[in-house]
Order: sequence, then C-alpha cells, then structure tokens
Amino acid sequence: MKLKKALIDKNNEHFLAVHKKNYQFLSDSITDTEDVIKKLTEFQIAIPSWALGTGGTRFGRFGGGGEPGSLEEKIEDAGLLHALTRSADAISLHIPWDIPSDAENIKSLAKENGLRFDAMNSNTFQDQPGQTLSYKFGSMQHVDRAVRKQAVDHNIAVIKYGKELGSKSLTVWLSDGSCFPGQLNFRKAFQNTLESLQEVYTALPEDWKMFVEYKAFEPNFYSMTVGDWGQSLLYTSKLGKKAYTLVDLGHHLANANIEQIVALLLMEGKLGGFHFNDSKYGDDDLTVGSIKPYQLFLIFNELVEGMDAKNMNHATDLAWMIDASHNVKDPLEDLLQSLEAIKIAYAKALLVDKKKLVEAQNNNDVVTAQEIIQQAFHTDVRALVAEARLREGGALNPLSVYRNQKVREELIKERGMKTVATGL
Ligand code: LRH
Ligand code: MN
Repeated sequence: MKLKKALIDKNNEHFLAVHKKNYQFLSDSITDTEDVIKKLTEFQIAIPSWALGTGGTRFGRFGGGGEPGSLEEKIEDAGLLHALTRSADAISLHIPWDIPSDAENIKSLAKENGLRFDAMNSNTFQDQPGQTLSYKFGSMQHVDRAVRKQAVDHNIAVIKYGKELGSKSLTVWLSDGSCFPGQLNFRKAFQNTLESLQEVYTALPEDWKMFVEYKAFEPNFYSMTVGDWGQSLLYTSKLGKKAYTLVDLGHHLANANIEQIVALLLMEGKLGGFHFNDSKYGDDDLTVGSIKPYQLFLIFNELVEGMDAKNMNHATDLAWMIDASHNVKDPLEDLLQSLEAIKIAYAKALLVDKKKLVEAQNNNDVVTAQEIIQQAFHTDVRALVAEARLREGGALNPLSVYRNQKVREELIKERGMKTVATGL
C-alpha cells in the first residue's frame, strides 16, 4: 500500500495553523532553530524488519492482521513509515528471516520506497530446519569446533547477502552463555567466541563495520558470553578498528547508567550504534521513550556532547536502529511512536546550553548544572520535530494520517488476517 503525498498534504492542512503558532513560539525562544531543524532532518533511523509484524511471548501472540508475509511487503511497510515521518530511510534485515530471493529486485523496491539497507543481523540463536549441528549449547562459544565453524560460515553468508543489497555493516548478537554454575568455562567460551568473531572479522569488506551487541541475560540466565559493555569492548578492542560495540537499551541489568556507558564507549571510539527501545524490567522491547523518556534524553545528551567533542557527524557516524517487539499495539503505530520519541530526545539534547553547562560543572555548581539540562528536557520540542517533517514532505501528525487513511484496514484487505511476518 502506498500513501500518496497529496493525502499527507491534505491531512496537514488540519494541523497547519496550530503548528505554525507553536513553531513560531518555540523558534522565538531558542537561538539556532535552523541548525536544529537541519540536524533533525538529516537524522534517520533504521526500521527492524523483524518488528513489522506482531511480536509475542512464550505465553502467547495476538496477531493483528494485514502483517507483511514477505520481504517485499516488509519493505513496503517500512516505506510507509518513511513517507509519513521522513525519518526512517533504512531497514535492517535479519537472516534467515529475510533472505532476499532476488537481490536486484529487492534493491530497486527499496529504492522506490526511499530506503537503503542498514546493518545485517545474523542468527545463531535458533536452529533452522535442516541445520546439521544445534546451537543448544551456544554457537561461537561452543566446545565443538564444528559448531563454531557453522556459526562463522553463517555470518559470512550474511555478509554476502548484505554486499548484494548495499549494506555496510553486520550486527552479531550471540545468545551464547550458560544457565547453571559449572556448565561453562568462561575463559574458553570467551576465547572460542573471540576466535570465531576474528574469522568473521577477516571476511568483513574493508569499508564495513561489525557491531558486537551485548546482553545481560536471556535466553541464558546464569551467564552471557557477551554479557555487558565491558565484555563487548574487550572483543571489539581485540578484533580491530572495524569492530564496534552496539548498545541495545534493553540489554542492561536494572538501574545501569546507560548514558555513562555511552559516554565512555564514544570516548574510546568504540561506540557503533544503538538498538532503541524501552523497558521497565528485562528486555521488554517496548516503545522507545514510553517508560524512561528522561534516560533516553540523558543518553542523547551524552551523544551530542561526545560526538561534538570528536567532530563526528551526528547522522552518519553511528548506526541508529530500533529493535522493539509489539505485543499489544499495531506494529506500525508503535514504530511511529518510537520514531517520534527518538527525534524528541535528540532535539531536546540539541537545546542543552553546553557552554553554561561546562561553566557550572567547572564551578561544581550542581544545582545550576541540573537546571540547565532539565530546562532542555522540559522544553516541548514537538513543533521542531514536526517542522522538520513538514519541510521534508512528511505528515505533521503521522498517527492521524495512519488512522484516518485506515492503513491497517487496507493492509488487512490486501493481505488478510492470517499473514504472519517472519521474526520474533
Ligand atoms: C536480542 C536482540 C538482537 C536481535 C534480536 C531480534 O535480544 O536484541 O538484537 O537479533 O533481539
Ligand atoms: Mn537488539
């Protein structure tokens, strides 16, 4: 289903007058509006192919109908999100869930929808039909060399698919670990995993990046072999300059100070990018900014400060990706809300008065320092984010277009109630 520009423009007319007033009020109160708008416009977020259908848990899955039943339909749905928000010009594929049947055709369909291919994701956390060796006791950590080789070969195959599609990075998330004390020799598991990652790293094209994603627990519940940022940094430092650490916001132990982790990985030049989502307890994969919006803002505050300190390009030097799962919301509406929350956090971080903040920090003026960052956090920047969308031909209110145009109903007419998207 394609959403015609004229439809979006028509819907914008309802919101234009109020928007212009809000935007004027806001731009009068901030100094470099045009620079903020420019940065917001350039900031694009990749949509996870595996989150375009309804997710579920071991207790159940409640499909909503009209789900994308093929890679082509996933690209169309990601194209819809980009047409509405002008903020999601990329899709991140997961192999084997999204093996491109005809890479050239898939590439041109993506182009038609204004999309490029962000990081490719490998999968050695499930046994595929016909797979010779099981990953039950891990993949790259496995005591059996043959299982490790199978995992290495899979990752090299994923790179091949990525090269055909024009992707420039590989995300490796390993579910490897142990569920009971005594089950695993941590040192050997680390060394087997490093050796396996090194073989994949060697196969990585010169202009590619490898993202090593860490996770504190699940599906293993005693140890994870890439369990935290320190372990991931150990791997990426030993692997080489093309290897970076990927931060999935839901992969931390409770109350971890993720913004500090981000600041230090950035300082070390080893921060590769993000899997944005939100959580209250575990890897809940909830809508971005739905539970801890202040933490998301503090993370972007460290990102802007740290990237500027290294003259990095905000839009292109890190990988911005969503990784969420939708159990009770329409997947596309959930992703529209996540895209909005990310842009809002970024816009607020751009409004932090950095000069005054450094002054307060150098004077140990704790109260003023907090007042400065909370001034930015409490600023309603939605009109800025909407203005950036409007200038790029997007919707002032994407959710209202999605609902008014009955997109889900149309997709159900086209695809039926039963289609299930490959993914989690
Ligand atoms: C693991 C993870 C990883 C993906 C998977 C879909 O929890 O975050 O990034 O491969 O979700
Ligand atoms: Mn993830």
